[in-house]
Amino acid sequence: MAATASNPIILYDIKCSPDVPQAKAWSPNTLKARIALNYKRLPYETIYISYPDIAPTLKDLGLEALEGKTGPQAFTLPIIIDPTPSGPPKIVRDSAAIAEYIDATYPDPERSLFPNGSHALQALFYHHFNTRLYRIFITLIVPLVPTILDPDSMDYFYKTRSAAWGKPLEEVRPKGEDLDKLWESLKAEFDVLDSLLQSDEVERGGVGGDFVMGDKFSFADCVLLAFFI
Ligand SMILES: N[C@@H](CCC(=O)N[C@@H](CS)C(=O)NCC(=O)O)C(=O)O
Repeated sequence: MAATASNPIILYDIKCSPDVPQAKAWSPNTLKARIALNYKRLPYETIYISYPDIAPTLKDLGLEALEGKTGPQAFTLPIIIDPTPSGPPKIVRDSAAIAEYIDATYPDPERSLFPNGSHALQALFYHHFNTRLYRIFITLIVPLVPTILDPDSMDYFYKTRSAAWGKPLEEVRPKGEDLDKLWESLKAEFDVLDSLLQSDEVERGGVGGDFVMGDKFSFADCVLLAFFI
């Protein structure tokens, strides 16, 4: 059967330290899927796992490495498992794919994540966000992540991310003047985003509203919200 309160969708998310209870769900990637599920008011339960358990857990579920990916990029969260009305449960991986899947599988004109054929424009927004804002944000934030992780994840994250950046994690975040410059470049990207979003304003010919699509919430807002949380 399709997801119900007694047979909900399962969302796999990444555990954080028990000492940071207020930040239980913390990963911007898994938050995109979580916000999408919440917006659509779908019944779901979360299974939190540590970083070192992601690949083994996904392999146990029958998943293979993502095409062309190796190491920590081959098996990633979020994934969801949807019970589906007939046949085996459907496993969907990647936050954007999850948003598209739940929108198509649980259509609700009042709560659409991709309203009015906006798939391509939202994909463009997502690409812009990932390649401009997120790219800077990650340099600022990744070195701080181990401080909120559970002990099993801490060591794994430190090693895999140091290897990915080719230097010890504590050296990834620039210092002094270079750090100021990085913050300035992030501010400049936000200024671009802000000026683009202002075209939604009624005085500028838009429909008004506080969302990327003006008066309609969409997956693009999940992306921004996940970043700010
Ligand atoms: N584009 C993917 C990115 C997912 C991703 O990179 N997830 C990271 C956590 S933030 C992960 O699970 N990494 C696995 C690992 O480090 O072993 C999405 O949006 O779902």
